[in-house]
Amino acid sequence: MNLPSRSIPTFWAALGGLVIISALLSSSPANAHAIIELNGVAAVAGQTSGLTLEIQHGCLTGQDGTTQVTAFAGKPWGAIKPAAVSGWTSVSARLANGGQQITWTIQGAPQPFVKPIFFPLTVNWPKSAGIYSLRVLQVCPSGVTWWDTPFTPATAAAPSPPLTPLPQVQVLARPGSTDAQTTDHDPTSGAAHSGH
Ligand SMILES: [Cu+2]
Repeated sequence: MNLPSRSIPTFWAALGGLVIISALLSSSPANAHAIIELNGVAAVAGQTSGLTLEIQHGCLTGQDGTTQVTAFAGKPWGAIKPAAVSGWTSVSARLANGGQQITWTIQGAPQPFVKPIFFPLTVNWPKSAGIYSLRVLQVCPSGVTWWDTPFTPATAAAPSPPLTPLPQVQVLARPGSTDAQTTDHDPTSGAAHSGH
């Protein structure tokens, strides 16, 4: 290829960007994006244990760093308490729909794009076993990413797994309980995805 010399740095910068994007897109949902980790302790209906919300990279639109993260829990969730995270402040609020939200805001410069963020939470789990979700809004100087796309089979227009999957957690029945499983259908946001 015969590139004018002054365009070579731009070419390599663009190529580098493509490599980063390709790496992100080819990652499995289990080790990319916004995810919930239970750290070896099962979530049991009506009981209290830990959850870590992990935001594994910055916003994909501008390839820039995170400044704020908000997690939205539906009405079935019991109390959620954020632990202190160095460099971040957190605010919890009850929502009119009976749910709750926790917002973390960075105190200094944005979290670098490639550096994951870990938000530990203590959760009083929903009273019924089932699958529950945390809708997550990630804010960066370039824009926002909503992590709220349900897992569905691929269609002509949409891949599976989705590019901005909804973080979900399996809550188990208490031992000896005859509770039927329920599924938490959080209302999806009307906001546009910034997408991968
Ligand atoms: Cu991702």
